[in-house]
Amino acid sequence: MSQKRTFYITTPIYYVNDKPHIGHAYTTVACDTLARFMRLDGVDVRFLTGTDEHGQKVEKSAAAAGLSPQAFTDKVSQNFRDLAARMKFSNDDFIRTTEPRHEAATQALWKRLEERGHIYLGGYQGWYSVRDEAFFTETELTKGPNGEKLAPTGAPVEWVEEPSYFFRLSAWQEPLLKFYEENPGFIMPTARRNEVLSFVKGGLQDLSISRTSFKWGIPVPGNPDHIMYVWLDALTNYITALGFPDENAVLYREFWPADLHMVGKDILRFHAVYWPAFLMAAGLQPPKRVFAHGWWTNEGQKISKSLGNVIDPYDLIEEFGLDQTRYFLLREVPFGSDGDFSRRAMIQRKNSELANDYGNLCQRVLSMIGKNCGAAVPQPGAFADDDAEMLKQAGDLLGKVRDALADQAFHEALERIWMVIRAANAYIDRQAPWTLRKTDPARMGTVLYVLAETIRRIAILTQPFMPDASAAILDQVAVPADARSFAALERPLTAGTPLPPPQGVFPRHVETEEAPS
Ligand code: ME8
Repeated sequence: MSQKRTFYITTPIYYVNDKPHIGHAYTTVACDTLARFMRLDGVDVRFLTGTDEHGQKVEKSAAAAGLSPQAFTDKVSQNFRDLAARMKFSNDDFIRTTEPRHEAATQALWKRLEERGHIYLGGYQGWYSVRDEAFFTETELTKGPNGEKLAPTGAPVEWVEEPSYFFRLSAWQEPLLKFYEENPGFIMPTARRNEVLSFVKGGLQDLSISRTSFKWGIPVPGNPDHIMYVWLDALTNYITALGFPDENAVLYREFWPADLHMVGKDILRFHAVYWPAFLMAAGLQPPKRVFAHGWWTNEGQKISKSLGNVIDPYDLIEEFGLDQTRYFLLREVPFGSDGDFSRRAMIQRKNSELANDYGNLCQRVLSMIGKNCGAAVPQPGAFADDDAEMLKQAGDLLGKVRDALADQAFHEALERIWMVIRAANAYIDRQAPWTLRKTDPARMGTVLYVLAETIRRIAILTQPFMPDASAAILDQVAVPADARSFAALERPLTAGTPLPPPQGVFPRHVETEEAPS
């Protein structure tokens, strides 16, 4: 067996009741960045995303669109695949829960739970929110403006009374608490972990895991009057995609348990309570980490279709650029906290951090080299203290970015990189190579070499965040395609290598029309 480290990362599988929006793009950008980072770091990565296609919510949306559920899900699921292509997501697989491989895996998991005595037939009476696809107890409900009952998420609820299979979740309270205690990094960030702990400590009720009042789902083995609860169906996708129920499947053996399920805070309970309970009950290993990130609002307002303020990722990419959008999403908000999208903030970051800090650094250095060093990597002389310090800061960067990303602190990883970019801008101002050009051309060569080498290191590290712009910068310092991994960070630029004419990579944002207020 190979000794190579492996990393299995997943996004939630998105409901196909509507087209993708900024929230979906956000989670997948975060996963894509980590997947790219790990690959560059020599890790064997499996990155999964996909669509959640069953359940009452999707069935209702299909009916509203006048399509059969299958035709409807085929159409909407394609939108998510198109977005993945547009945003250059590097997922290794795209799972749809309507695929035969998934039905087989989900039924196999059900049978295992049943054989082990974790499932019984009973009757469900209680409140159900179709929007959340979740059951709620009377005490969890809140009241709307007209006194109507609402789920804690604000979604309407309906009274459900039907025969149902149950999973003995109540038996998993103690094993789950023990598991959380033994695996303190299982739920991140810590504040979210505490919420889950207090929920589980409050006591767990058995979970209704089948429905009879509609048809759009996977039939319960042996009793097709019932279809499986959409969350049991959906969560299973993470092992379906590795070949479950064949536990000897190569992917399953290499990649399960998952290293990281990335989710929004809205669906943490399903991933951090129900999912490990299902897996442990089936005799399978729970994942290593669930990270629940925060929630985006738009100019301070909740994003919702009824408010008409849904942010379309295509519009952002069109107006601001793909790499700029990816950068903004991961830089604007400490990962894990809630964040607000504003045009002002987007334009500010695009112009000051990308165009001014990073873009100008590259442009200044590369055009000076182009004009004064024969359009080739300059020959350095002996390094002065200031040069060595600059190179050391760039050299220390990988460790710092790696540490930040081990905690999914994307904003911190980018801040570390920007500290070096700012240091390089300060170094160029201090060394003033434009003056050295006349007074000491050899020294100018050394300074420009140090800067080109710093740019090379920075661009290698920005690849996971901004793949296109980073590739363009690496092209401009003539780094060959096979010298762009982190292992190749230690292969410095060779003096005399010809460089192509420099080209701006991060354009400034210019308002073409009155910005909407
Ligand atoms: O919950 N801010 O699918 P879903 C940040 N099918 N992230 C957001 C967001 C926002 N405003 N809106 C959505 C489901 N998201 C289930 C998952 S997994 C086995 C099944 C992101 O289409 C965030 O990741 O409602 C959230 O958890 C997810 O989209 C919900 O997507």
